[in-house]
Amino acid sequence: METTLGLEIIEVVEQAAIASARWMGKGEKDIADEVAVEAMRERMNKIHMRGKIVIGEGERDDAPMLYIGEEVGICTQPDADKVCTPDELMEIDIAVDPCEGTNLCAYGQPGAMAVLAISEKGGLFAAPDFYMRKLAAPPAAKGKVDINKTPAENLKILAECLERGVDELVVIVMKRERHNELIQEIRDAGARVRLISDGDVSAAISCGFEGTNVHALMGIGAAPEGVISAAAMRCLGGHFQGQLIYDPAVVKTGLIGESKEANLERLASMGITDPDKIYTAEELANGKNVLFAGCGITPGTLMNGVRFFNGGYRTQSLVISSQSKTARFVDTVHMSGNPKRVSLV
Ligand code: VTB
Repeated sequence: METTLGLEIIEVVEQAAIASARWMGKGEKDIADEVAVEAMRERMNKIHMRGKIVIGEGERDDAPMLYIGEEVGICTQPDADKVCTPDELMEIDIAVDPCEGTNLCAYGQPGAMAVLAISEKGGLFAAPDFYMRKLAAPPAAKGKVDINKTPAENLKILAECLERGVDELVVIVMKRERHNELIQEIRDAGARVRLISDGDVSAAISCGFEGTNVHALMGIGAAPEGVISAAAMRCLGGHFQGQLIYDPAVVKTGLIGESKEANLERLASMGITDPDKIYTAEELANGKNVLFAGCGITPGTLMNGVRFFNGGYRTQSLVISSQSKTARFVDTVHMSGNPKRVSLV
């Protein structure tokens, strides 16, 4: 799966990021998202692959592009067997978020990214459009911290695993009313909190890398993005746990269906028999091979954002592969016009 796909997939996230970055700071989050979706889909459809969107922009009725179930890639065409190799004809599942952190992009804030995850058919959990309680931590703490433990307990374990004091830990939490108690508990335990307005995918993945000064992500964000974060953490060997949240009263902001009861019914109809199950990274991204790709839209902890110059632009992407066990940072200069000199700034 990886060899050629890994390279082409970089262009998919790059194109989405570039399209979205043109709308950075314009206060138009829906447009920033739409153009990313369009660019991502257009580039994906030029790849020799047989892909199916399992996490996307929504169900067919409310999303015209990259909707759940949409087939993408040259090898989904009727004459595919004539133009595609047997390898390319293997079905793959794709989870996308062409503009993760639309508000961040619209208001020129750090941390917006174009992201996706790929695995063979059935290799990614098709999460409903609910919320998810998340815990992400570095590889050293994998399987040692636990979402069922209190923040204080987890911070103590994390400190031991990283051989540092609790006061030397930084936890990212999204600034939401639902997290007020959690934030207080983390502070009371002695750790420091970095509050972000949006973009918990970047926050989760940052836990996997030393040098980001991010040691854990705690709190409730969207479930589909939780699967993409889990895919990246699975590839990195980091810790990720997620639990679906189906009760609107817990979330406080945002809509997740009409009622708790209706949401529970929806989960049951999807075959989720234990709605409170805690999923690990390996369960959310359980494929044999998993690939994560992201490209910075605005500057972030992991990657720089898109920079435009006269005659071109420059992007930075990250591709993490479970197969080759690589986290590849890719810096690309795109020459769209006739630059006087190709900028390396
Ligand atoms: C947002 C967004 C995150 O979850 O917070 C969203 O910024 C859900 O939370 O990056 P709200 O509805 O409370 O805003 C994410 O999209 C991803 O988990």
